[in-house]
Amino acid sequence: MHTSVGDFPGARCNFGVRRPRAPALRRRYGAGVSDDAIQQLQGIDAELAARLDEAVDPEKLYALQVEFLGKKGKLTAKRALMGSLEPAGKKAFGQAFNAIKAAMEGRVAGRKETLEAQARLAELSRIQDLTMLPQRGHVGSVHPITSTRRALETVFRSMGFDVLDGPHVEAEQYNFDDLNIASDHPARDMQDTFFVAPLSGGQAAADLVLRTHTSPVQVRAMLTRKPPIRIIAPGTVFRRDDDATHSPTFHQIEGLCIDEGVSMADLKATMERFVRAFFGADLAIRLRPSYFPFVEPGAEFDVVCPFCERTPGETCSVCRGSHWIELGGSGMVHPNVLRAGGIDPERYTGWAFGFGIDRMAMLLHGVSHLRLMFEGDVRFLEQFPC
Ligand code: FA5
Repeated sequence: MHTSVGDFPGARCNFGVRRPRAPALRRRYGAGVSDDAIQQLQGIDAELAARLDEAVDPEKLYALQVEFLGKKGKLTAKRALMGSLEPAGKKAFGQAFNAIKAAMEGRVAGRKETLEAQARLAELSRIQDLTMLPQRGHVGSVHPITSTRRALETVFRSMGFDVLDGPHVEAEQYNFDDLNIASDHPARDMQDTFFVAPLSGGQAAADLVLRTHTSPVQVRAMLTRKPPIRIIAPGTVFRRDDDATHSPTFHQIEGLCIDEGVSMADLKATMERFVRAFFGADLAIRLRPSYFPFVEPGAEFDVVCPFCERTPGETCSVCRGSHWIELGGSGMVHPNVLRAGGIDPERYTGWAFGFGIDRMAMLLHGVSHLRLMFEGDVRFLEQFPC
């Protein structure tokens, strides 16, 4: 709390009001007080009052305070007048000095408050856009391949499948040998791939490849789980491919189901349920005989083109008029693969499939060129808001 100037005798005398004359001073400070000495004090107070406006910031106010009230300040210096006074006048002078000093301190404190209030106002008015709507940061979206993968996972999870992951750098044995693709088998040419160079001076890595498909996860699942096995394994794969519908890096989803008495009919029924859940319609499916060394019998899995209806009378740009869209390969797991996975083919059978996720994403979103999916062009990606 600071002292109010009005609390002290003489405190109001400097606001342009005439200073009290000697008789009034004597009445106020008592007999024996020196009129001249007190008038000097009042003069200093009046000067401070007149100069307070100079103190436009806390530093200038402090300088003013030091100039008047500091150890060597103008008012403090007047304390020496005490020595020249009669004993009777000393007490009255001391009271007057203290009262005027308190009044001056009150002026400084008052000015300080004014400055602080002004500073607060200035600070508040500086923030001019309190009501401005905040600018939203740029929000990205989920990549269409990721959203397609997640949708696939949701569907298969709901059908009782576990989701497994496998390494991108894979042992040649799991990628080819254990999948019944011998080293001299021409099927390896179909998946001509990226081999990992041996570490110089370190462990030879000649038998490591960037996996060409998600099928090696079949072997890994068999080696780590016991039937009944129901898994899917979505992930990135790599091949030496590059055209409008083939990319060197792409994504597949593997499906594997192994149990006693599993047949091709189970594969077809599961695929029908998957298609209904994933595409949201009872689209017809077909299994077209095909060859994959790791299944027997093997089949390409096609789904009827859901886009033909959009352009009746015209050749559909998605299926190019064939009315069918190939999702990938499928079939009954070859006994050699079951054996490689430590599973008795006399007791257990299983089916498997491997679909391209990117192609499904292209179908779902009507994307014409696969490369668009991998270029990271924001103008393309912005078209798929979450
Ligand atoms: C395979 O990769 C088998 N592993 C699939 C399989 C699994 C068959 C289990 C039987 C049992 P394929 O090479 O046909 O099969 O590839 C499967 C799908 O991956 C293709 O139908 C296609 O949708 C997609 N695909 C293949 N190569 C590319 C590529 N370079 N770019 C984008 N998608 C591709």
